[in-house]
Order: sequence, then structure tokens, then C-alpha cells
Amino acid sequence: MPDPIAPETRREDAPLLRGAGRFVDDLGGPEALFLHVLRADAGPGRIVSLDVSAASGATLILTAADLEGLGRAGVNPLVPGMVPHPSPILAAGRVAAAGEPVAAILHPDRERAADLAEAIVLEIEEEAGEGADALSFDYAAGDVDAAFAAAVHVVSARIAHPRVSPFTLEPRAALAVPQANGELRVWLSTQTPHRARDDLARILGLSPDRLRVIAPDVGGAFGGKASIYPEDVLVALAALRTGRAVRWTARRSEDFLAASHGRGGTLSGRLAVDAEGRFIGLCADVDFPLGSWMPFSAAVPTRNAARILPGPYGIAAIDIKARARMGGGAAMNIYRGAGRPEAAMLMERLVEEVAAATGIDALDLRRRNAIPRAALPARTPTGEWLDASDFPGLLDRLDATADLAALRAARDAARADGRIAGLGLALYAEPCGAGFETARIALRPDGRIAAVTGSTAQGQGRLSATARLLAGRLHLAPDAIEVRAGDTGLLPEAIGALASRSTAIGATAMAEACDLFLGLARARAAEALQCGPDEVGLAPGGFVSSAGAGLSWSGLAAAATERGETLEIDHRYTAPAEAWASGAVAATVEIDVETGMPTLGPIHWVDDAGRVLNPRLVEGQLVGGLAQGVGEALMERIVYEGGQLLTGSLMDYQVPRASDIPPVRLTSAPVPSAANALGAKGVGEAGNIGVPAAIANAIHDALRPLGVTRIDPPFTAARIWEAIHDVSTGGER
Ligand code: SMO
Repeated sequence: MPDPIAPETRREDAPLLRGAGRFVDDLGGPEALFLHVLRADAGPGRIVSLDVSAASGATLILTAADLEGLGRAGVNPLVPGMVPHPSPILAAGRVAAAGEPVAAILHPDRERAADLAEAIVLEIEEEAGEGADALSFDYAAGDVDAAFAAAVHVVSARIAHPRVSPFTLEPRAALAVPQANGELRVWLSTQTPHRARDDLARILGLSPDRLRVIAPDVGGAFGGKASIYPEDVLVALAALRTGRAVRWTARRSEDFLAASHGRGGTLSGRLAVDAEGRFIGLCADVDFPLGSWMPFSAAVPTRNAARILPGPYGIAAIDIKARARMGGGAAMNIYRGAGRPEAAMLMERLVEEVAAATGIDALDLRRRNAIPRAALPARTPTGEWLDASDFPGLLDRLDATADLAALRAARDAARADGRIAGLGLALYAEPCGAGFETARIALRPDGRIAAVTGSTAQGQGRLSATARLLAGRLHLAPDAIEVRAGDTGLLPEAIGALASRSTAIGATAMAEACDLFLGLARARAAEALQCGPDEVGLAPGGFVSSAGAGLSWSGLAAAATERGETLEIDHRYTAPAEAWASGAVAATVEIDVETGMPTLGPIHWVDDAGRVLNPRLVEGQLVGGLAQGVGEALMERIVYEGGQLLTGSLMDYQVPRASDIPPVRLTSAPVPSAANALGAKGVGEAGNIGVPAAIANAIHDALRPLGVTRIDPPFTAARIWEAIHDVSTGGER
């Protein structure tokens, strides 16, 4: 019987779909201690009393007093002058927010650990926090005052994004096991094991080579698992203090309460437009709340949102002010898109406001202002290097594939019929990753290839993609190639999977490593075949000399073993620049007149992911991101009231289900990146960028005839109904 899960699809799928995946919580043995985190039940405030004596049955109790001498977590100093506010790990004296860890209680029984924590007396007197400034930076270019003075039209837009959860099926989890040789082995549900190793080493005062961090199967990450958390530190510390295995797995409510959140920024902008509809000046304010502490990547969304403006459009005069300050609630951090969605939505809302103000067709307006393909690569006014894209080409393809004329006609017919209908477009450009990645390729004694990629796997199919890349270059079946990832014991340094970097940077590192490996293998094969390296060619399964003599990979491996050597390449590749992906999206919506319930029509999306190596994996990333993009546009929202989280469960926080996702019509329109030899760009975050912006425009287009000029995401039935109702009753919104 043929295998229903064909191995050539993704090697990851069969075990995951059959329930044979191994996640952190599957790994702790019966001897492990469970760690329970006692959290502040109110905040911000002052700890008036903390009495742990009633929990004396615990194997170990950690409070702030036990953390003396520990180092602090790092915050990526992306923005000059930024003031880092790292997590205190356990609250000392003050808590910045409800949910902050105050004590850790360890016991061999999971439920008993929780019961003991319940017995602890913790009293918090609520006090308003100050909300210290953390980031402040500007981008300025050209003469903005002159642009606005010369403008024929000036439009404005403002979007207050809700906080959302980087929701993962697998919650955060950590397991630390002291080894006999003095090493501490830590299994983490993380997308950045090497960063976690370095952070843990710094905080715990250990040499990094005494720590080995392993990411086993990871059930989604989306930015929420890219920075070290207090719980990770507590698990490692407790293992060191007790000499025993220690494990912690977040409950769903703990993840909503204490994992980082994303978005949450408020962006406003004004766009100056000349008589021909040309964008001549942009002023923007980018304002992010950072929550109660700063994870490693806390500055990323603010910086991205500001630097990506004005997106795909050529605007010479800009004035962009970005601010972020500390505040209440969970830490704010990157979430799939990380500032890119916010930049795209502001710019695209402004564009459609111009269309409404001038009567110029929204697609033509974008065509007039998009940077032409021939003008790239180019510096943007914020100093970014935009490598290669064909924005006008994307618009033309969207026009044709979505049949925008037909969509417009259908909308107008629906309106004529008394229905509420809208059409929205979006054009976006997104930078995909920077920095280095590593790769290792070795020939095993049995002739199989063993590869290790620094790009970690959390469900995207990195292992399959790596095997396929190497299979093509080595003339081998993917099955002949073993791929591993996510283990600091296998690669001394790496970055991991974030910022849509795994193919553009991770796969380029692997491709370069493969070239070096082939050079080495060919030289050894030439020796074995007694000819020059130039006379050795690659053949399926091995090498062949120009004289016709053959040598298999296992033959080569045997020869190497005989000589006592290993054929192995360790490679580190640093990307010279970011690869910018781009795309164009059309969304339609119809809104129920009675209830305000929005229903999306098919989403048309023309995507430029650069050169596509794995079409199926790309489609998976695009559609997965789109699903989360639909979620943030239509339903997802973290809500606090008086410092208390109201959306602490899946009964209160709505994530999209399959039935919420409209039909998706994808068109691939690749322009190879100029930033790497593969020509690859990123796709992981694309669905969160253009899709919510197009939906926002469709919603505004639908509501404009009713007099609603502004509505913030998520565009729930209740919000839409209220917006319509407020206008019809003369209310102001
Ligand atoms: S938000 Mo991503 O994991 O860089």
C-alpha cells in the first residue's frame, strides 16, 4: 500500500502527523522536578509581603533573594541611545505587571508544585507605573516642509494596532538536565538555540561551552520564541542548584499572560501629494508600547516599522519619528512580521486615502509612485538598501490575475443592491533578515551525507528543504542526506529561524558549504582515481573520472576512513545585505448590514519571494502567514482591564480557524534577489504584511459610503457595527 504521507513531500510530516513528534514536554523523565511559577496576581505594584513558609514541602523555592549575582539578559542594541529594561527574572520589591514571575516552586509532582505555590502568601499593593522611555529615533530626508507647502492634497491616516499573541500550538517549555561531565543540557522550545545558550551562559555566569541548548520539535514560534524568558533561566538555575533534571511547560493561560505579545503600536502619517497624484512628502509617527520588560528583540518592531517606510514608493522628503516606552502588561516583542505589517498598513491606508481624495484609481496611483524596477537597487530615504523588486510588475499581474475591473464591478453591483461591500489593495516591500548563518556538511563513514543547518526548524520544513538543496547539488537522492538543526552541540554558532532569513541566508550558507565540500570531495576522489581534480566529475551516487573510472560516496568514505580523515566543511556565511521580498494583494469584503459581520471574498496575492527553491514549502509559508494575517485583521486582540488580562484563554482570545480563511489565489512573480547567490528572498512573514493591509483597505472602502472614515483592527462585527451605528446616530469616531 502506498504511504499516504509520501516521503518526497516533507520528511517532517509523517512523524508530526502521526503524533510521533518529540516536543520538550515529551522529553522529561520521571526523575525530573516540575517547576511551577508563582506569578504576580496584580500589577504594576509593590510587593508588600512574600511569605513562602507554607510551601516548605517544596524541593526548592527560588525568590529574588536567590538570584543575587546573576547576570542580566541581553537586549539587542539596535537603536542608538536606547535604554534597555531587561527582565528581573523574579520580581524584587516591585512588579511591573500582573503575570510577572515572583517565585519558582519545585516538586517531583506537577500538581503538588502548583498546590504549594497556592499556599504562598503574596501581597501586592498596586501603584501606577511610570512608563519609562526606551527608544527614540528619527529618520529625515529632503525638504518635508516644502513638500507639504507645495502639496495639492494632504491626506492622513492613523492605525492603533491591538496587542496580539504570537500564538503557538505548543506553548513555551524548558527542560534542563545536569550531565555527569558538568555540562548543563537544556531543551527549549525555541527558534534561536544559540542565542539562548549565550544568554543563559551570561546570566548564569557559565562558560557557553558548559551549556548545550537543544530545540527538539517546536510547535510554532512566530517570534514569540526568539528571546530568552525568565522561566528558561529559572529552569536552568534550578537544575544547577538541585543537580537534578528540572522541567517547566507553560499552561495555555500562562502563555497568554507571560509570553511576549506583538504589534500594539499606533502609527499615524500624513502624505503630501501633487496635482498628478505623486507622493512628494511623508510625515509619520511610530509609537510602540513595550510592556513591562524588554526581551532581546524588543526594539525590532519599532525600528522595522520606521525604517521600512515609505515602503515600495519613491518619496524624497520624509520625516519619521519613532518612539517606544515601557508600560503595563506582558513584554512586547517581535511577532511574525515584526513592524513590517505596521509600516505596510500605514502606507497602504494613506495610498487609498489619496485615491479617495483625488479620484485617481488606487492601482494607477500605486503604479505612478512605485519605484520602477530599473531604479533598483537603490537607497531608500531611511537609508535602507532595497535590492531588487518589480513593483509595477506586481501591480500589473494583480490587475490581470484578480481581474480588478470585475471585482470593482461586483462591489458596485452589491452596493447598488443595498449591500455593504469593499475592495482593498496593498503593495508592500519587506526586508528579510541580516547577518550570518552557519552550515556543516560531513561525509559519514557509511557514505551518507550528514548536514547541520543553523536555520532551526519549527514546522516550516527546513530539514526537507536542506536535504533537497544538497541532493540537487550532490546528485544524490534526498534520502541519502541526513539533516539536523537546533542543537548548539552540533554547530558552535548559528542564529536560527527568524526574520524570514532561513532560505536567503541559511540556505545560502548551506549552498556555499556544499560548494566547498564538493571541492574537498573532488580533490580526494581525484587522489583515489589517480587523476587531476579537473578530470573528476560528479555523477549520480559518486564521482567519475574522465577516463571512465567511478568512485561511489561510500568508496570515498572508506578511503577517507582508511587515511584516518574526515571529509567535513564548517562554513559561516554573512549576508552582504538584506533581501527584500515584495507582493501585491487584493481583498474584498462584504459586511452584513444587520450585524456588522465581515465576510472576506477570495484573496488574490501576487508574491515575489525571489528565486523559489521549494514551491510547496513557500506555499505553506504564504498561506500560514495569511491565516495569521486574517486573524490579526479580523479577530485577534489581547485585552487588559485595570492591569488584568481578560483574554487569558482560547475562550476569550480568538484565533482563526480553517473555516475563517477565505479562498487564496496565489501567483508567484519572482525577481531574483541581488543580495545572495541563490537569488532567494523570504516568505515566512509575507502573509502578515500585505494581507492585513489589503483587508483594512477593503473594510474602509466598504464603510466609506456610510460615512465611517476610520476604524481600527481587529475589524470584528462588534466594532464595525458600532462604527456604522455611531455614524448613523451622529456619533463621532
Ligand atoms: S517575528 Mo520572526 O520570528 O523574526
